[in-house]
Amino acid sequence: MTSKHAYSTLALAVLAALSLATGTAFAQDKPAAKEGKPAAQAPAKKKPPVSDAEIRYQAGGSPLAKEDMHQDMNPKAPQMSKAEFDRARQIYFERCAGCHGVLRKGATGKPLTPDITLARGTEYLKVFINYGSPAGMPNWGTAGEITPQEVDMMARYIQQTPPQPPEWGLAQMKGTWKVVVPPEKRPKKQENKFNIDNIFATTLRDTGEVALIDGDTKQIINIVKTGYAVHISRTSGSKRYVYTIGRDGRLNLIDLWMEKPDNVAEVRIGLEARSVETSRAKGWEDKYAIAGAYWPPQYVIMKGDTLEPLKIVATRGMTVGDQEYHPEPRVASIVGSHSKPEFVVNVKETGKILLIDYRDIANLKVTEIEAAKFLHDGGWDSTKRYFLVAANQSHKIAVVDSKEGKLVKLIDVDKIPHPGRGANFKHPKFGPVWATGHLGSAKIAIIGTDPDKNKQHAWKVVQMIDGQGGGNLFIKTHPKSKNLWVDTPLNPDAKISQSIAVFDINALDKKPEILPIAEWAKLGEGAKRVVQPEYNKAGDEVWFAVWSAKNQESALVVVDDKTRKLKAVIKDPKIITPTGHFNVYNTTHDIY
Ligand code: DHE
Repeated sequence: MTSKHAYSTLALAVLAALSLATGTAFAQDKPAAKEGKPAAQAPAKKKPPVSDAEIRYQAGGSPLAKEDMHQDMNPKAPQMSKAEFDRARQIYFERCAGCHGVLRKGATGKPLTPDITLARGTEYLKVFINYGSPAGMPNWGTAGEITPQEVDMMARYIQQTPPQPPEWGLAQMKGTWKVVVPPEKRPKKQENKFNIDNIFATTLRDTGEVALIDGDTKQIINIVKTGYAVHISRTSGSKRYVYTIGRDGRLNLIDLWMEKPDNVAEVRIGLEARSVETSRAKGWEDKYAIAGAYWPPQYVIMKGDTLEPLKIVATRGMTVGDQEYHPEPRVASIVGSHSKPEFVVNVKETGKILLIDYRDIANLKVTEIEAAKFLHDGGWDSTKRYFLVAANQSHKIAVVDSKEGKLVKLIDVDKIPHPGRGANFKHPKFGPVWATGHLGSAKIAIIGTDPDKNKQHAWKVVQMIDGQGGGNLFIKTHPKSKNLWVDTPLNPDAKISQSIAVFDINALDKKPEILPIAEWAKLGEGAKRVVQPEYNKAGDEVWFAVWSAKNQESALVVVDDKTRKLKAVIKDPKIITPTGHFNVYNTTHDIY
């Protein structure tokens, strides 16, 4: 047998052995091809059908075999099923996007783009998501907000390429716009007996509701369905309406004149949002509402009594300083001037403050003021002429003169200022001042705000005092009070996050008194973070939210401002994850 012949016999024998082992029919049962001619095709033998069980046994299919897997364009991204990816994207949007940005470019929180997160890896990221950090990252896992499985899923999600969310124009907005009760069908005068000035609108964050609470009787008037994780509520110039903005960009209009105050209109102005305001200038009350979106980056001017979207303006553009194009400059705080028909719109990533003249919205006049990056929250000084806002990642406070339409100053303060709306009071030594706390430190910066009679102190830090610790979010006082209240809900030490520091305005260098607010609420298990001091109209009560997870008990605690003693605890199974609360009178008149 020639060697060639021997090879072909051997090859056939190997093929035959292989086919027996794998049940695969090879060409061996076809007669060898005659020199130069294709072998005659013998009919292939019918393969015995392989049963399902056989495939499962043999193939050992992956449990994900049925799962629709997420295909990331980056092969290094950790595996996720489509279902996991979709669930993680929702959690990211609801809980993380606000700090880290819809496209994960970062702002108040660090950037989470794949170049950073892939290098860190899943285990490292899980620790952060689970335990949080003193710089303000909440301890999502240990606080019971998300499960260990979700911690793992989120750690893998932020290593994927960020999905590009859709735009949201007039057509999309109109598709969500509903006038539940047309203006002509609403009460012509107040139809209930509530003291509207002293109603509190309290965010029930994770149920997508707002509780309207009677400040006099501490009774719940109504629990109104709103957007998800309502961020803030603002009142109309006439105090008749409450506007709530959900993190999901849904805006609700609540009519306080109805026998039982409730929703009368709603619209979704974007996919993610944090701010809403209304026209406050004399003669313009209730005429316009404005809301700012995180995504798409835009603000929207609407009809004040129906929320009909009228004007959408994108905020994409160049940043201050380095003048780089930014694709996602989110709209942070918005306040309405009390003296001019103007909105003050703060754009986070570009660091620009826009003064929007709403007298003619078809020919909108906008003054663009260069401030500093990552504008966040802020409020008026006691004269309501000057607006002070945190450029938090620049560790500065920007001061705008709304009368001149100009930046007055950028004031250096401590790490990551976070004023809420700040606190105005008369300092025994420096005259009128405005104060802010900081997310990144225990400091409270006190800034002179009177360029006329206290010129030497104006627009500079006149005093820096120490609160309990980092993780401060809100600070508040009232013209009739001698107290300055400072919360620290994001401090990782439960003793600090569950209590409140209260200073004597006339002796600020004295240590603050610490009140055990969460303990006073007598709740069960939970984070019990004490959030946002808010006064009643009379200025003799201070309300606090004691915020625990959705499946734990929370409460509102009311403290007597004079005695600093417990006055009332408002508990109800429907009060779930209370966060911000807004007194109608103080919110309308910007009293803080
Ligand atoms: Fe807020 C105000 C953004 C997290 C409760 N928050 C604001 C404002 C902005 C903002 C831009 C000013 C609105 C205005 O005045 O028009 N907040 C953000 C975020 O981006 C951030 C850091 C992360 C996020 O995902 O939203 C964030 N905020 C929180 C919380 O975790 C808080 C404590 C609870 C919650 O609701 O989720 C919270 N933010 C508040 C409150 C105000 C607020 C109560 C209004 C304070 C006031 O007195 O006006």
